[in-house]
Amino acid sequence: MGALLSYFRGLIGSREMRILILGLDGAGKTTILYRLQVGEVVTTIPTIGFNVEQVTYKNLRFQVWDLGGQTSIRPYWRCYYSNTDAIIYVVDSADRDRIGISKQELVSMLEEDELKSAILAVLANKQDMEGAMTVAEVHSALGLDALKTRTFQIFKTSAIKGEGLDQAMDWLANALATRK
Ligand code: G3D
Ligand code: MG
Repeated sequence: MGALLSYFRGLIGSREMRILILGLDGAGKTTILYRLQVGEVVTTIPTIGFNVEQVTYKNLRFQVWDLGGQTSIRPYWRCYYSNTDAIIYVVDSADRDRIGISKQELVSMLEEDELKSAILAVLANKQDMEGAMTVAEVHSALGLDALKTRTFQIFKTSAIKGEGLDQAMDWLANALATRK
């Protein structure tokens, strides 16, 4: 899995690339961040009190926080939006109860002006779990059909087994390298 970084190699040395890894708590974001093995994960707690995990490797910057819950802190997220190149949106495919909330959160993120041109990779995670929604079910539950102009792709992953992440990162790095 250390090879994941090799996908981004072509992007290293150009301008700074900012990638947000977002999703509800428990979706698997932190697990994925560690799986990327790009460097030391640093957790910061901005004044308002939500955790931001960050990994930087040369000019690549990955930032992670949990969506959902407290709406009062939402405005503070904006501090992290500027110059975002890509969003990796992580879904717990086994959490049917909260897929609707996950959809709402995704929709509101995508409405943000500063995220308008960000490339989107959706990870239908926890595919190893019994009864997990299929990638088609997650696609439909998130309303991804409604996306018109955004460059996006959905992937099935199991962060715990390390499955599907290579594909997702490969696609993302390519999309970043070839975007207009
Ligand atoms: P978050 O950072 O999005 O909140 P975490 O999520 O990465 O902390 O993951 C939450 C829990 O889900 C963790 O379990 C983690 O091991 C588990 N998890 C993450 N990805 C997968 C996956 O693909 N499959 C399965 N089965 N579990 C996964 P714990 O027990 O540590 O809370
Ligand atoms: Mg986490």
